[in-house]
Amino acid sequence: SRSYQVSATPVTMLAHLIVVAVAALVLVWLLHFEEGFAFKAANKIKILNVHTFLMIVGFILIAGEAIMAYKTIPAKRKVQKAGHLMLHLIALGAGVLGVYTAFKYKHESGGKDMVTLHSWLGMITICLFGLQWVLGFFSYVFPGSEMSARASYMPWHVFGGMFIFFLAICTAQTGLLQRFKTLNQEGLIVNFTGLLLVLFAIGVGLSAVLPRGY
Ligand code: ASC
Repeated sequence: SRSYQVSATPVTMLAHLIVVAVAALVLVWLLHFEEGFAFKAANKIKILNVHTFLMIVGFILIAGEAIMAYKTIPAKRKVQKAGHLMLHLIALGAGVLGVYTAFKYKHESGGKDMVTLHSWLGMITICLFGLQWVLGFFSYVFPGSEMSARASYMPWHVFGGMFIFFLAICTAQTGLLQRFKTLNQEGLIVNFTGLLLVLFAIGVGLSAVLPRGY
């Protein structure tokens, strides 16, 4: 009997479209419906908006693109690997800065740190993400393990990466819930951002596990 191979290509293309849609929704939300961005401001919501932007666009969308790099970068494997590494480093930088702005917002608005499920999930996520990057770097880049060790770590690297990415999506959902006020235009944008992030998780996960098209 005939067998069929589903390639990553269409889901990866869908995931790219979701990146554009989520980035657009988040910008419209934070710049139009909310009060925009600032690191220093009397209106502390502007600092919270920086946190939200850095986590969704800088951390989640860029990390998703990093996971898909082996399917999307039209170049030699070495270049794809460099892209995977660098995009994850950019995501990590945005994530750490995003966590910093969350603390800055809480302190300046007179709240207590680390009390919500969102903050706990987020702290776990960013720590695991940093650990995963360091383990990947030492195993696969510098100085690099011997080839047999690289191969036996690979399923753990892949599963760990997908698990941490899923945890980041869960953290975003709890963060979006905290920012939801009422189901008006803005509320719809917030909820649709959450739905699109679920679809993005599916798209990124399938892009990673499905074979590339020929
Ligand atoms: C690497 C690399 C891979 C893996 C492979 C072991 O450093 O680029 O593709 O390790 O050699 O699975």
